[in-house]
Amino acid sequence: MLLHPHFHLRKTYVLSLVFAAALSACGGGGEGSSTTLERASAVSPDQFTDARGVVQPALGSRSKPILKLGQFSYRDLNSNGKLDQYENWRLPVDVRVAELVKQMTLDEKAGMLLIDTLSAPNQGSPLIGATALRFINEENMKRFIFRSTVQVGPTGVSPVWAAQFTNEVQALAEATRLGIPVIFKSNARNHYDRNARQGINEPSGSFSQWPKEPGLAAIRDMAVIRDFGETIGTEWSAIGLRGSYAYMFDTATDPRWFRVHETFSEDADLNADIARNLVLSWQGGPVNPNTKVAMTIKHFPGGGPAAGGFDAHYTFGKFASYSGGLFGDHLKPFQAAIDAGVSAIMPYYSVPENLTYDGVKFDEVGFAFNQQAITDLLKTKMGHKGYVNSDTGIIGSRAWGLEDKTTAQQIAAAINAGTDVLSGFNSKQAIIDVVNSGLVSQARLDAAVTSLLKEQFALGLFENPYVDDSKANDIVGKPEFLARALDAQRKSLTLLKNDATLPLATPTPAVPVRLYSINLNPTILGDAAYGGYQVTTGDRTAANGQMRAPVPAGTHYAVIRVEVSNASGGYRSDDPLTGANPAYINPRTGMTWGAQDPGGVDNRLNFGGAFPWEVNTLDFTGMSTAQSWRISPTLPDIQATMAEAQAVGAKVVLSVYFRQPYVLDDASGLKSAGAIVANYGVSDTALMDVLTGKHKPQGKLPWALANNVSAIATQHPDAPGYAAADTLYPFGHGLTY
Ligand SMILES: [Ca+2]
Repeated sequence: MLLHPHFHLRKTYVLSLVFAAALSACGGGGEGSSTTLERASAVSPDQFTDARGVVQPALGSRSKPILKLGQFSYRDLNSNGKLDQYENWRLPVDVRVAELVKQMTLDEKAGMLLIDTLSAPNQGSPLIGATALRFINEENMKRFIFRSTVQVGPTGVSPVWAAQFTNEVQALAEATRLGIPVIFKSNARNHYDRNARQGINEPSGSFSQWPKEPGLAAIRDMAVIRDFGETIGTEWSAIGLRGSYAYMFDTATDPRWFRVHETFSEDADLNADIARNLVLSWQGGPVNPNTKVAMTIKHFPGGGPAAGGFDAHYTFGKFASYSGGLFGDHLKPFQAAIDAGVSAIMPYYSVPENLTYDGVKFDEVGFAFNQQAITDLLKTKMGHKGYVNSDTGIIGSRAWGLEDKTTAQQIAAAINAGTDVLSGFNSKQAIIDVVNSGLVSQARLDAAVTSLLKEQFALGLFENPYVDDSKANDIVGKPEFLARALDAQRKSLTLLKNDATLPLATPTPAVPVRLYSINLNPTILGDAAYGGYQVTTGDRTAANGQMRAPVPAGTHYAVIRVEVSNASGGYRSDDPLTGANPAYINPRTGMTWGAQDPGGVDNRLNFGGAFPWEVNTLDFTGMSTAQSWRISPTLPDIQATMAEAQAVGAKVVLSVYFRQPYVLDDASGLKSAGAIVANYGVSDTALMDVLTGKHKPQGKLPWALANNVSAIATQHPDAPGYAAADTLYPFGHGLTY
């Protein structure tokens, strides 16, 4: 950012009083005679306050002139040489928005209702490509989803490069007729996750790496949630990310739903507490110029009760079932976020199945199209004053309940139901068409545009949409941020069982302690900071024909990290082996799982999850022989290691990554380990810090663990927990030492 040599703010307080009087006399519009016009590419370095306490905000302008009126400066965003009301930061946001909407053409308004992916190119490529030019200059778009992994280094997308990219896109937007700034949003990107995937979350790259969402809930400490919000907000805003598609406040009442790993807990009240504290920290309460990230939380009214455990990204998972009568509980986190001033809310794809709530029967259409859910409940009864941002792809591919309607009818249904911006959609003409044809009224369009623009104004983006890119590499992943995140990882670890096994004995030169490990970095285990354990690794790559080293005599502990993933990328709706296989029938339809997906929306199961006929398979014994579940190390390797350890008198420590609330079934033998530590995405360092007792375990389970899979399949999808007889460990269980 260059300071223009003749851009100075004169600190003459008398003039401001004259100017204030002139403002009120002419309704806020500036007059050419009292205006000095200077072209500047500057951020005001010296903010100051006038006699009445009015503070000059820093301005950032690259192409639009700066207007100086008395002692204050403004951006002449429409380049007419005058101070328009929408340019006047001294006026209330509502006044500014109303005037801007009056100046906008239908073309410009239509672009406001679109949001789509616009990620940074790799270093070395031009920052602005054809897509950015089209989105900004032709489609008039103002909202983008930034999906780049951001990593310090000479290739790929570094923090500095990401900041330069968002700045360049802002500069393109500034140069448009009205100079309306853009907002970049992102999915969650601050978690230890070895299986991040586009459309769900981003790898953390150089960003601080916290436990995944259930781990944050396991800590049960709202000070940590606020610390998390403030820390990641500082990182995000350093690269120009001022909006989120996060976090998920779906209450995780069905363990079969593979998106449980993105949610906090099965307890609506705990989730409400986290929602409130995240809005107060990450967003800083109602959006204001100090807000780091304006949040779009998801997915209203709670997609956790996924009928059958299937995800609504998929054709076979369209329905949400609140059969336990607990729909109202699922609203609690959203109400807490609304009360704290959350900026935006995203409805889920799901269709409510036979839902009547508060005397209202809900239409069986996806929530983004659902008048009862969005306008009547969310905006009217619950009082959401922000906007509603659809999930990606509701027009066309995932218009559940409206599959047989035209694109125009789907768009109109969403907008008329109260959805204000369409994600994954980038055609302004489609919006123009529904207005011109009368499917959507001008008044409804203006209301949507008004609610969207408020966010940009409240964030201060009309004054300065730019960030100081030179600082981005130092802010993202700052050592103190990494330390906070590591501490949260430690605090999240939940000790489920400890049969006189943990903490690990500390080695001394006289008394060595020998570890046998699988899926842990032996260098970290053997680090001198832990006293110098002697480590034998049992890691192997079975595909390369490698055999596992046996547990040696003299071993004191076998420490095994257990991770579960899905291998379901081979799924195709029309594939005779998978989606079209007559051996696998969807009980809801009586047809194959892919029969209702002629377009192949479900192909590759891109967003995660098992093959649909294996969605109930959450027990380790079942998963170990399933087609689409993978346990690492394999269950036979775990079982053999445990038997060898027992034979040499070694104690067994399992740390299981509960990406979903899996079932430690009797037949698996896993429960006979001396200690079991649940994790929700942690580094080996965090795990060793707790196993060695440097930090005591303190996490509490964010959901109950069932002791059998049939209890899960028969429980109402909207109800947390199980009967005592079906419960291995209840919600809140967690030991210490
Ligand atoms: Ca102007």
